[in-house]
Amino acid sequence: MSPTPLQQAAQRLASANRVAVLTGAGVSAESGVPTFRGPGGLWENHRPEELATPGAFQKDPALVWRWYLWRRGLIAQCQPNPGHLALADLEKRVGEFSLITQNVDGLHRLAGSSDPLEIHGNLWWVRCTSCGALYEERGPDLPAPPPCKECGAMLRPHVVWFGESLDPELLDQAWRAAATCEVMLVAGTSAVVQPAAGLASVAKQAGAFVIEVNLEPTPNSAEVDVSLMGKAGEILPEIMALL
Ligand code: BJW
Ligand code: ZN
Repeated sequence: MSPTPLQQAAQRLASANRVAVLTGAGVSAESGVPTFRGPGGLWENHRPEELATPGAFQKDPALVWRWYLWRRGLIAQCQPNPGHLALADLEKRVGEFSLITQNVDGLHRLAGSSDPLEIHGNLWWVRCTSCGALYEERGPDLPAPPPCKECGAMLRPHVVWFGESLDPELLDQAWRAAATCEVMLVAGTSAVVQPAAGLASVAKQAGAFVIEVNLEPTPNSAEVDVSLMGKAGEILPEIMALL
């Protein structure tokens, strides 16, 4: 009998020495963190260019900060789910493992992943728009916008907005992980935001076996080797149970 797609995914992961994982908002959805697109998504009532661009921040920093403070309050109540835990577990079983995440919620670290490449930043970190100070700021009652504790100027969230470049060092690490892995697992991303969306193709073209986990098809689905439709918080632990 030929293996099921789930078994194929597990077999490939079990025999791989180099694995890269790319995650998106869908992996945190079962923790209660809203995704960006789709029903109930964070963009539902706002256009991205109203909130997640440097221009929007310049125009109305208080509005943008209120959105981030609302999200921080919500995420502070969230815990890693079985999907995050499965990926932390996978890291322990693979020789060379890279976890690339577009998520800014910090839940992978909380789940025990040792060094996620947070290519879109982290919303618990802030950076000064004037002196460049960069530090973790978990304060629950920040004003909008909050002042830098070094120089008093306005802080911004340490995240990557549309039109901004990703940290070149992180992007380079992510790119290299995709280009050199034997298996790439892509979970919970709509695969529409570049350059992250292109990483699956990089892996595929370099000869990797690519596995996708999502509730629905994405632009990556046509070229991946195995597409597992369902919740990341269920499918990722199911894969781990077969390893
Ligand atoms: C589940 C599930 C469950 C639900 N289980 N699954 C090339 C071509 C065209 C455009 C560009 C290009 N290169 C650059 C651009 C411009 C732009 C871009 O990509 N635009 C496109 C939208 C067209 N990219 C950029 O500007 C990037 N910068 C850059 O490339 O600099 C150089 C440059 C600039 C300008 C021009 C050219 C070059 C920066 C992108 C920064 C993205 N920032 C955000 C906000 C971060 C801060 C914050 O959080 O506030 O990052 S936008 C938002 O989207 C966030 C996410 O990380 C990102 C991706 O979203 P994700 O994770 O995929 O979430 P969703 O909601 O979209 O999807 C969830 C998925 O989960 C769905 O598929 C569900 O089905 C699934 N799901 N529950 C499994 N339980
Ligand atoms: Zn400062």
